[in-house]
Amino acid sequence: DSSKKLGPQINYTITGIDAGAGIMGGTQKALSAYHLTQGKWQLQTSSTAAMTSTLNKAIKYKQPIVITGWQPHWMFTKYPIKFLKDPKNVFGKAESIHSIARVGLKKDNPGVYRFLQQFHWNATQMSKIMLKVNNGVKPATAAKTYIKDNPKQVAQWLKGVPNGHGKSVKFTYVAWDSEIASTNLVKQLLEMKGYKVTIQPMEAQTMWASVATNAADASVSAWLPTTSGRYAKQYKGRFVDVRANLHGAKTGLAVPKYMKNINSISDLLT
Ligand code: PBE
Repeated sequence: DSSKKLGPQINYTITGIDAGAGIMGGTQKALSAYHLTQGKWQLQTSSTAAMTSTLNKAIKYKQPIVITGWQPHWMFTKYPIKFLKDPKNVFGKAESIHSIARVGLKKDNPGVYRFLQQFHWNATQMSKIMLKVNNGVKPATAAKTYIKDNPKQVAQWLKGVPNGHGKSVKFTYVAWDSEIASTNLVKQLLEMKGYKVTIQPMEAQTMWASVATNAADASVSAWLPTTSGRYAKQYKGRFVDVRANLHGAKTGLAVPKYMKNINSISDLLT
């Protein structure tokens, strides 16, 4: 019922994900920037899986819900949801996913470094792997299918990359759906070139720390400048920001499209 106030209907609760996620910090900032804490609003910590399952239920019964949302993610393909406008720009304007490397990788492993300089794609392309994985296909299999289907792009990514002859390279990532897709693709690509690739999922903080301390060689899962901005600051000078591998990423708050009166974060107060 759109004539009723939203807050009381959902207990003034925004359904969030894991505490370590940048989007959770952003949401806390939004709560104060839009004076929502005074209006009793709170952010519930859970996990991506718990959040999407709560979203799934709400949509099934056409109930109101406010979630922490981001793109690229299959939630925007699978569910009719929309981002809330963020006139105060708390979640930042343009967000990209960057490839970062340990200082020294360029010297020690120029082939992998060259690949990282060449690897970039877009959200539509990433979604091809992400959606398959969401439907139960193994990440490695989905990545192999992508490689088979996109020979031209693969040739560009691998152009001039020398054979690794069994040389080891270790990637670290956070097990977000987007990064499961990109990291598994990168593994398959470099293995085609004869590298021995390890990929290791970690918490965001640990992922950054491992690149900064040379425990890992690289990661293609750095959301910048806002989402993981605090880690980039913390480890400044101790990692190399190789390039953005995907532009047009976005984080924010999202609601189902049937919540017609709620279009901006500031609408949560009304
Ligand atoms: N995410 C997905 C991450 C970045 C990628 C939005 C959950 C975060 O908030 O840190």
